[in-house]
Amino acid sequence: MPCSVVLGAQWGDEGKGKVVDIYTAESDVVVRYQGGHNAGHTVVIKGEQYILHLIPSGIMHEDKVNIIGNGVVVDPEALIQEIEDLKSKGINFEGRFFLSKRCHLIMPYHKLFDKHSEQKKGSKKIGTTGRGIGPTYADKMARVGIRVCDLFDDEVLKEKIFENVEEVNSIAEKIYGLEKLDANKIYDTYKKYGEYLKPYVAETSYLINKLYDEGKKIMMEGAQGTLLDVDHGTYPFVTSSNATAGGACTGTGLSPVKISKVIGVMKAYTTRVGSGPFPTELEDDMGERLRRVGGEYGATTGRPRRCGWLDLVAAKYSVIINGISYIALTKLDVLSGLEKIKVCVGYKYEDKIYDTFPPELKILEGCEPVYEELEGWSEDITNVKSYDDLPVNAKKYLDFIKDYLGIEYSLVSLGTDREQTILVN
Ligand code: 2SA
Ligand code: MG
Repeated sequence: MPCSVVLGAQWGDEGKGKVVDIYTAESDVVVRYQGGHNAGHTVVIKGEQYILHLIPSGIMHEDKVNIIGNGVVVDPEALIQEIEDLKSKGINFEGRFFLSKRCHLIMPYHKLFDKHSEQKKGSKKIGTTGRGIGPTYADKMARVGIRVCDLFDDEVLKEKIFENVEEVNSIAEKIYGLEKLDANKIYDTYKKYGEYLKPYVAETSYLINKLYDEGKKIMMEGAQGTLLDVDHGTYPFVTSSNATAGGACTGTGLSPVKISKVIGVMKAYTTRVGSGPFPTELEDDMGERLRRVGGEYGATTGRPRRCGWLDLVAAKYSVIINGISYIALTKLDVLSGLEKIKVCVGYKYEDKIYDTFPPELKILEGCEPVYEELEGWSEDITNVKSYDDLPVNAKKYLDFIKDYLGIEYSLVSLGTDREQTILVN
């Protein structure tokens, strides 16, 4: 298995951190390809919990190489903080952590714009993480972004920062009522960041292809999820990057013909943080129960996640556009103790029933989910070690999902610990 992609099949927080951590054992290289420190990947190792935001989860395993690919937007302050935190826990970075020279940098004005544009939108806000992600990708596309490689050319860095800050200052006061930014100060700070990060900086597009050619096993670690993808998600309630499988190519420089497997991580129910349509959302006691039992709070911002039943219309869409080979189903244990479990198999809007995921927000927001109701199970399944030992109704639930999606499971997760996993394929 030379190169696999592990990505979120829903709205993020599917439990990718744990799944990536399991597959890291059989990989040599772990790569992040999109997003930034808006991600929060929770990994529990020997009972201790780590939350990684920017650094690939492979860093927790001594012998793995870790790469931040060109598609990631990097806040150097946050990255340095994360490196320092992990170093203080005894994790070694030398020779095994690489940052692409082509990554775009999150600048102080991006963070300000993110927060202020959200405030301005009021009830129409996206519910971003406030990390400056959207404005940074916007500058990248507008061709005025500043990249990691610019940190090492004083002239270029100065020119770009001064040009951008001048532009920002000319509008910031008018639009957002903000104080003027000091370009000199930003330049000095970013130059220092560059000095700190220099040992890790590399031409990762060449590096990743070289590692591939040497036969190393590569795993691409997606952040957020398919339905938050800027092209395929619930636009405009999305993040600003390609969280889908295609992003793994554009965000690293590895050709699509080299990707051999896509694992879609899917929660046994659905959650979403931030605003936007969510057809199966439960705003009742059941939603509250899922949040409480599932511990559904944002790993980056601590925000309570919206919770609802599993949406197979959305999941099938995700399987199709990512070419998902296997599902890694997580948090099945959270459903234990429920008498009945519902799964959505269609959306009813006006007189029509949709079995495909519509681009129109109006339909997603106004539709009634069409549910199938399945019998629950009461047993504690957190220590079950094989599929055969699961309660019969848990197996029926798994089979229903598998049959609907038409693909097999790679694993089923029954708790946060690595041990609490049934490996299927
Ligand atoms: P942004 O900040 O511009 O990327 O926000 C745009 C939308 O994308 C959503 N988003 C996320 N959804 C789930 N999990 C994310 N990461 C953190 C985590 C979230 C947290 O892993 O728990 O801690 O709050 C993530 N990052 C972005 C966001 O909610 C907006 O809907
Ligand atoms: Mg998360």
